[in-house]
Amino acid sequence: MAKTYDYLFKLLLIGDSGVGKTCLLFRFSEDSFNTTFISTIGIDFKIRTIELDGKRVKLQIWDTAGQERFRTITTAYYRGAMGIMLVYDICNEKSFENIKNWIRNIEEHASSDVEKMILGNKCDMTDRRQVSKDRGEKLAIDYGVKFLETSAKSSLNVEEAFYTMGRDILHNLSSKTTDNSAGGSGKPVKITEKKSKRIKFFKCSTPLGCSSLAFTDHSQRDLAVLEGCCLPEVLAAAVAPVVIRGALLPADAEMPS
Ligand SMILES: Nc1nc2c(ncn2[C@@H]2O[C@H](COP(=O)(O)OP(=O)(O)OP(=O)(O)O)[C@@H](O)[C@H]2O)c(=O)[nH]1
Ligand SMILES: [Mg+2]
Repeated sequence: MAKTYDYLFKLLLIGDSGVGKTCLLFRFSEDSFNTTFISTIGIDFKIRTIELDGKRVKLQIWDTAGQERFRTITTAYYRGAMGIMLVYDICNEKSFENIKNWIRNIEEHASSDVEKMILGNKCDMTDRRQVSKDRGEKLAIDYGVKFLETSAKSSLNVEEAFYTMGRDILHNLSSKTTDNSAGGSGKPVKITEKKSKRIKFFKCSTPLGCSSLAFTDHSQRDLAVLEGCCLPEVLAAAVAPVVIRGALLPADAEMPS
């Protein structure tokens, strides 16, 4: 089947639990907002294809759980990311202070040329603000990354944030292409993504289905990491082999949009 896009960019949302990562993603991918807090289990993703500089760019956006107990799972996804958005809540001082720890995680686990951006979310809640815009901007300058205050609720700067990230990655790629062609090869640069050999993911569809994405290398040991998922219990209790009906796909699979 013909490819319907020119580029595929993998993005990752990270930050403390409750800062609004999932809401930002839903606002961008589905233009919806939910006031109920349903904490993400493990990792999830959404896709939206946008046009940048006349190119069709497919954004595969991975939404990580902010909770500490999922850290092993979520950090496995840093390596393949081309752009990482670090989110804090402007009404939560602690989530802002933790940005430096999230940056450290990126330094340890992501590729060195990953594009980064800091987002101060929930800026619609002016009466509960704890972190000034100036402090957000200063932090971003210290780390040499872009900064925006966003609101998943009012939509402020949500499109702007993802488009900016996409554009920055695209421009980086273009400059790399230019650098390479300066070497005289004259060949087109093939853009490939690193393949994760070990980790696979599937949608949980057991009788106790917890409706989350689960990750495994097919051993119980790895499944046991998934505290929020019902699968460890299902497997532990199983007398016959458990049939997992979700499609098994490599983590870097191109998902249906
Ligand atoms: N007022 C306001 N509330 C928001 C905004 N974004 C998210 N929220 C609320 O904040 C709560 C947490 O949002 P989530 O998007 O689930 O948070 P998260 O960062 O994904 O949390 P984890 O999945 O646990 O890591 C929800 O009750 C949302 O409705 C925003 O921009 N403004
Ligand atoms: Mg979430």
